[in-house]
Amino acid sequence: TGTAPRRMSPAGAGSPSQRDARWGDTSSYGARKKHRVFCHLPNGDWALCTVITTSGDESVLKLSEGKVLRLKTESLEAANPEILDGVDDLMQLSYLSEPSVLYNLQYRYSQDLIYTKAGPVLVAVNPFKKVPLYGNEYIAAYRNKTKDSPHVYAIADSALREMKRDEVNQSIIISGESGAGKTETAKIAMQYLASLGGGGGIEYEILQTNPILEAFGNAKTLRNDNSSRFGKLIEIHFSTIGRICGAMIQTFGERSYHIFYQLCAGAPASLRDKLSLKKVDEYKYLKQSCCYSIAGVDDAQMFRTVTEAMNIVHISKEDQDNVFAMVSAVLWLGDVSFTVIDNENHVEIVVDEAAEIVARLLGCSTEDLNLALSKRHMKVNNENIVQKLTLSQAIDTRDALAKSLYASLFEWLVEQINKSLSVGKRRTGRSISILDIYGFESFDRNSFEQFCINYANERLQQHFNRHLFKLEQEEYVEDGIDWAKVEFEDNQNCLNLFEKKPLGLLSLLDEESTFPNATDLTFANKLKQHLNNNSCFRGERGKAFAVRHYAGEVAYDTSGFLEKNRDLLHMDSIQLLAKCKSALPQIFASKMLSQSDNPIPAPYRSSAADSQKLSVAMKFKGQLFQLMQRLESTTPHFIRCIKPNNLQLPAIYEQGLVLQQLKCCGVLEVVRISRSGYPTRMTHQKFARRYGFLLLEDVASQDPLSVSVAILHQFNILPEMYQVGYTKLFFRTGQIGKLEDTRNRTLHGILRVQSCFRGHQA
Ligand code: AOV
Ligand code: MG
Repeated sequence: TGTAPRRMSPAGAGSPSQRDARWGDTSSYGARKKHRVFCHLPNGDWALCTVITTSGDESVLKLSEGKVLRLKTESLEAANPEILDGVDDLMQLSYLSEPSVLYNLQYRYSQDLIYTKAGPVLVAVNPFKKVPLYGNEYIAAYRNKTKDSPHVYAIADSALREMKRDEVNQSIIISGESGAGKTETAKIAMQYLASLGGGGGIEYEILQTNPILEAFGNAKTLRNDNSSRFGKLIEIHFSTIGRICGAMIQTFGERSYHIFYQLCAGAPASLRDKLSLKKVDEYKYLKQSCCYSIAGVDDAQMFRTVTEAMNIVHISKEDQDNVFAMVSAVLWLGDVSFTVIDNENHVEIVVDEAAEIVARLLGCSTEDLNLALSKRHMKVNNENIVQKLTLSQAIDTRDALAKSLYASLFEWLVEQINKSLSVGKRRTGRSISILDIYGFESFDRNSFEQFCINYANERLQQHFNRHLFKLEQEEYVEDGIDWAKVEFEDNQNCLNLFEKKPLGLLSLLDEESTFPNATDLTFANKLKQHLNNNSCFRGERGKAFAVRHYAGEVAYDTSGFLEKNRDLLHMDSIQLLAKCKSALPQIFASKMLSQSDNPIPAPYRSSAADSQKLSVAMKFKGQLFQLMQRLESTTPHFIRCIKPNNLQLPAIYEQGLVLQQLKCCGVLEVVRISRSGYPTRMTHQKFARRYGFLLLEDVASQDPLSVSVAILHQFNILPEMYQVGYTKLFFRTGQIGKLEDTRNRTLHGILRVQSCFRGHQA
């Protein structure tokens, strides 16, 4: 198609003038006397300073607090003129270098201006405190367009307008690392959309899904007290008159649980008795973390908020009780213990309080429970055999049952919410989807989870690049600019590394997962054997391999890959649930059984002999493809959330941390893409007004276009540095800075002459 990105040549290649255009020519231009430049401090941060003198290849610099430094001139980066401090769109910066971008965001952040545009992308820096930017007055101001500073409201508003104007579905794609503010941002966007209807009815119901999903799907982690353990897409549907008429939520991935703590802290006495609840610190599953409360959070109060929200989305009292019975069963399952019955370490469950309560809550006998947790039925050569489980196998089986019970419960809850919000016949086909998904992750040690997450981000990144490319192209074509001179990077290579069949990371992982004797090491070796000549892949020593992602290289440790990719839940556990008399376990079991012969296309189906279950990676890929398909048909709006510090504290801006996220979120990539094009644009009128007086000849009578061209000639702006469009001038990076400088010097000169003149007169 016409929008397919082309590969760009390596940065810095090409003619010297092109290099200047990309990076700004610091040595000959930036380091002049009195100029503002950025220098590297010993701690690695960039600091803004002023050049005092330059001699040889060294410069003497003054920092803002008065300190004087001597540094190599070539290590300096040009800074933007003061008039550009704190601009609300990074694209307005004449120099788009890393320090310029970092400085601009920091400048704004220190004034609680947490939102900044990077071209079409909204960057949101987490304030970790209440900022006075939200509420009805702000919503009204963005709706009436009396405010147009960057904001989530502005993004939600454009989505709404474009949906109506173009009759095309929209999406708001929010990404960023854990704790960066994605979920809060998603809620702020929902708040804006919901305010349309005046706050009653279905809008209110949609907002009330948040406390429920967060109770069952969020947990406290090291990085975020309220970390979402799942990705979600909420599709909000609109009627023909533009009112919300329903919504649908789709979730992805693993999940975990505030609700355990809330239930134990907030359940009324009758429910406590019915579910045999203990205190949180008495459950083995909850004891592992040793963390029973979160600063500033009242679990008991949250429990009431959640049950109230469940009422609002029409989950009946009876269903609510069933839900909490399952939560209690999961907690008690962790306390089910085993005794060894022979010298081969085979086990049976201990029939104690825990086993009895689990059996009662699920609606089965303790004997059924024992059977499912201590034995495994298998078919070998068409013969049914029963294998006794060892202690560690039994513990794994128990934990897998608890996990899948909880996962099924979460899925079921989302289904109920979707039924309640169902669009039904009111559907017009127009919608705005909000995606709150985990961002790119790169740790010291990266495992299967990061592998899946980063693969998903690689797909989203492609979506992002293609969209940006299209937008840029449209603007150039509209203004009659020679489009061929703009180049873009594509990440198709990396996606191929993951998806190619049969020799891609995912296929090889699935193949290896089905071999009984395979280990993480044989898997790693297989990757190295088949993928070593892919430029995005690098084999590392032992069980490790590295992938060159768009956001940087990540080394993965294959330990546990095979285990995590095979779905652990065994047929015996599913059959146990099918036998249970309580309402929910039966529903879960039939769902699990129907999923084993999933209607997902054959190529995604694993050929595992034991069960027809899809591997985790293939399920993930299937969900991702569905997601991408839905997003493809929408006009996307991107929000990139940035976490300025790891302490979850306000007013701390760590440059290194922010920089790394700007890279991972693709913000620097946007900046780079535009750097390879013509990022600075100015209408002929504005350009002629601003710089016309610098011309030697009198041009007052000429049209703006001729004036513009005359200015470009007089100041020897090289032809490859700009393009003249029908309505606008398009400049490569750094060019406006030079003109701005000349303008300032001339203005200063005029002022000096004027003041001299006045001095003489006095
Ligand atoms: P996440 O969704 O990106 O992490 P959250 O949206 O949960 O991150 O934000 C983390 C915390 O940052 C919140 O609990 C708030 O305290 C604070 N915060 C974020 N945005 C704002 C804002 N606009 N105003 C005030 N405080 C804010 V994770 O779900 O862990 O990836 O898996
Ligand atoms: Mg979240």
